[in-house]
Amino acid sequence: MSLLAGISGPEDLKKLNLKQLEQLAAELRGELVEKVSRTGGHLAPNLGIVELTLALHSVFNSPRDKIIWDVGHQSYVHKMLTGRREQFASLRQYGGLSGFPKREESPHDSFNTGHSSTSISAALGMALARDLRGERYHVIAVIGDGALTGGMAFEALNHAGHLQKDLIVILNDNEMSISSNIGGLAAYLSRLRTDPMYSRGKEELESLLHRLPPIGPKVLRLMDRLKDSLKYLVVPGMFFEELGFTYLGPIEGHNIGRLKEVLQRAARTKGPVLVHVVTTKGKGYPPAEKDPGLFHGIGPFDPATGEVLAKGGPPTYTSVFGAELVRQAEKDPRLVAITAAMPDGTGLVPFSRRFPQRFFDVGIAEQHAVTLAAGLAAAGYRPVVAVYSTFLQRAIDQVIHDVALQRLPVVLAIDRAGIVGEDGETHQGLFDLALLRPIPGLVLMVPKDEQELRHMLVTALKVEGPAALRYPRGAGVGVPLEGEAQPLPLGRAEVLREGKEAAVFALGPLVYAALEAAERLAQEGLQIAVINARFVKPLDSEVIRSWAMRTGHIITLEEHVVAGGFGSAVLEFLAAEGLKGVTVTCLGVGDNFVPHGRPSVLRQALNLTPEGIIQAVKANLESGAGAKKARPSKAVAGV
Ligand SMILES: Cc1ncc(C[n+]2csc(CCOP(=O)(O)OP(=O)(O)O)c2C)c(N)n1
Repeated sequence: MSLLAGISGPEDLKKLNLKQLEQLAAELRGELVEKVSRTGGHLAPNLGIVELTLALHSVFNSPRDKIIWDVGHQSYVHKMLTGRREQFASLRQYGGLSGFPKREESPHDSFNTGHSSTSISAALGMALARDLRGERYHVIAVIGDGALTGGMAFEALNHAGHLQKDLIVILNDNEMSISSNIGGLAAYLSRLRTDPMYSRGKEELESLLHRLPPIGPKVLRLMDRLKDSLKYLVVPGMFFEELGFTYLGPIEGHNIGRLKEVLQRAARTKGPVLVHVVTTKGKGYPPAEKDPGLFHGIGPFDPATGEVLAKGGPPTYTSVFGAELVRQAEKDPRLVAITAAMPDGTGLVPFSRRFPQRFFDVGIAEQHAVTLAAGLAAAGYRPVVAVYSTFLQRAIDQVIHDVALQRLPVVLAIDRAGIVGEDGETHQGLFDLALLRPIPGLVLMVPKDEQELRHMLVTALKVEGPAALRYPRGAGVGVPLEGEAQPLPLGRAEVLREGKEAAVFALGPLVYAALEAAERLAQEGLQIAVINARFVKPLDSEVIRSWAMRTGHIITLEEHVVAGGFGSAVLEFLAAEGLKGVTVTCLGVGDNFVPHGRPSVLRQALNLTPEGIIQAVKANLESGAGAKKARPSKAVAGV
């Protein structure tokens, strides 16, 4: 009989014995594989955390006790156990369950996450609020060993150790970030896991130290010192202890009984506690255990074999970027590549194989990645930082302060720019242009297709200062990838179609949607110009001015928030020029976060489709003053 069907909330778990909890773990795994094989999602992290989630909800009382999931991609089991199992078929779909914790979805989701390494800060904030109000509940942050490589996690550990508030940090250590985890801390955790000296019980060691005989005050002091240094050598987790945490572990993370015991102990311990739990990513589903990187975040697959359902179609922007980067690196020994824990996602694996010495995975540390690049550039190298748009948000100060102020030639290859889809609002790449456009001296480009991406990468590498190109997630347009990549003239747009009625300035692959819209409008007798804007900075002011004067109707298109984006740049330019009587429509994302859903569904909802463009053009033509009334200001008269 299914136990899972009888679980409507965490209180139901408290009635189960150990055997039943183990059965439930097996049922949860079956359900995870079945459901995620259809919707896609973060399978391996969730398979690894089944027992830990069961133990947490058995020992603690959510939602009174607060559990904060770092990144939040491993919260599926938590969602199933907190009344959302029935909705699981809608996971990551428009209007359905989110793949990340959402306060608006359930009182059991105490904090929204998506970007890594925030959980300890948020948990500490809640612990402070609890104590300020004199309330009593537990606050628990669950953080992976990958997320622990992020600077924010260290900042929070440092502060929490200082404050000595009651707080539980659970380190879910599976030796994996998305790829293998990296760095000194990962090596330290690995020693904790495997060295027999470290894995001796901490209690046992401490009691042994206490039993050392006290002989006279001087000797006692000496003994104390000795005890301290002994402790350093033999007490596991000394690093965390020195920060002010009580360290419990390492604990076998698939043993529910042991986990419950240790969590109960953590709940009784005063001050901050770190529980080091060792898990296997992908546990219990052989294809995911074998390739946890692939199953970290996966599209629909065949649950029987683990075969990813073939997508086919043109190569992705990511892979075209990765291949072109290798080609350029063959020619220029100064070229180096940097990723913050996303070698696969950013297409840098071929580069890392071809040039292992010139490739740097810095862990989940975007800020460090950018300043590291600045250092390399200051010392004569040509670094390319490949990063998702949403994660670059972390490192804007580093771009301004460490790169741009010194005019260092760092290339930002911004992947997953625009609508990313199923991961939802924490992952949409909708702010990069607005964040980068105000930065003096930075060249900002958007290719219309995968072939132009190649040209733009070469262009960026030629710039004697910072340059960025942003391109979308997923398959390219399917244009031929021919010939050598060629640098483009800086700040020059490309006029693709002439037209007298209005001019559409499109950015990125929306150029193709604009061409389709123009074709359909032509059938209705409306001649619309289509311009591939290419550069957000420097803006092609001549082309904008000339089409504004010729048509009096400008429509801008971007997969980005309109505020501060490309449309804003065009408006600012036209206002500064004093061009009167030009009707401008900016199509893009309004003042809202864009939720999860299939990209095609989201684009439909946002009107970023040929139909949406046709409507916008017609509305612009109807409402506008029109070309005949356009009166160029003195400044541009005669242009
Ligand atoms: C700031 C930031 N950078 C990158 C990512 C992408 N990312 C999501 S999960 C993950 C790895 C997390 O590893 P870990 O914390 O060990 O969790 P696991 O998946 O192994 O359970 C990365 C790099 C992110 N979510 N946030």
